[in-house]
Amino acid sequence: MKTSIGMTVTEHILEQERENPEATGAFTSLLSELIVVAKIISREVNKAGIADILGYVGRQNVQGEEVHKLDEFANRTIIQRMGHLGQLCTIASEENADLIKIPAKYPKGNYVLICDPLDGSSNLDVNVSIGTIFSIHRKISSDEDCILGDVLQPGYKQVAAGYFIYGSSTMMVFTTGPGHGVHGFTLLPGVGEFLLSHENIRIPERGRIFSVNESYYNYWSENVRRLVDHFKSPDNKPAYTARYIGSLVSDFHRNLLQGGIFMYPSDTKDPRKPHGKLRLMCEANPMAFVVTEAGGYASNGEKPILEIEPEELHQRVPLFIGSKEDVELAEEYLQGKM
Ligand code: AHM
Ligand code: MG
Repeated sequence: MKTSIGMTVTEHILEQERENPEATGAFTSLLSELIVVAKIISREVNKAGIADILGYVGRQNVQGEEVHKLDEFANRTIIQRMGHLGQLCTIASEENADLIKIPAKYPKGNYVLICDPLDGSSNLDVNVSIGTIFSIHRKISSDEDCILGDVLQPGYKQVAAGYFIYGSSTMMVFTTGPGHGVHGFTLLPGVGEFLLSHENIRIPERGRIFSVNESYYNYWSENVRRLVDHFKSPDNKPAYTARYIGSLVSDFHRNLLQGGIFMYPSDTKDPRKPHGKLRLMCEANPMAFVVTEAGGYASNGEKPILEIEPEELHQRVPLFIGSKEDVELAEEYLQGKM
């Protein structure tokens, strides 16, 4: 595929479409609208400090977590703009307990959008980078309205996945799957276009960063503790260093570019969340699709994240993701082989 630094993301997507003779343009229109949505969210995130949009809405989401005003804004924007497009048959969002129906007055399409509209929003009030995570599947049922089975597909079946990071710059990082690479586009403020800035991102085979919330040490299994002790050991040459923001998109993005491992293991802190905090469908799977295409790996400690057969929409999963060698090592510790 012909690409060059500075090309717009739309050109890039059209270029990919031209390579696929069966493409109808539906997928291109879907991604293009998602990009518009991200620009709107980005603008709102950037002015959050001065507009009265920080803070809590005063209620909890389906999973008992505080909902921020911006979470709600991002979720609403995605549902409203993506719903009328004609390319989707349903939307699944971290913020909604059930699948979101496409209103009867709009046409429906053959794709499923799964998203975390604003991940890491507990960091918002202190100006830390946050993001929107997305995953796209093709519908597999013959129902006009998608059924749960269209959404609960294993991660390797995603047709595209990625994230927008609202940081010192706004970026879009995504892949359309095996052989297509992972590419990063940076939003040029004022112009409003995402331009190719990081072509064909490859994550180093082994990193030097480990990212985990170590305050859960006493709630982890012995194997997880030994793994984290390993990363802290002065015997590693070169030594690892710790970096943890507590915003998945930011932690993941840094490790993708620099190498390293991000971990959110199971813990016993909250009996309602025995598998950790992160969700398979809207967080782990899209990130796993990206990292795998960039030459890295994602595991739940037992097997590749992308091979897990999902059982529930809001299922949580332990996550070990990043440089291949580091994640393989994590698996060995978790399986008691080290
Ligand atoms: P959220 O989807 O409610 O924002 O929660 C997910 C976030 C991730 O961005 C981050 O990796 C994780 O929560 C941090 O959790 P913790 O504070 O337990 O370390
Ligand atoms: Mg989230």
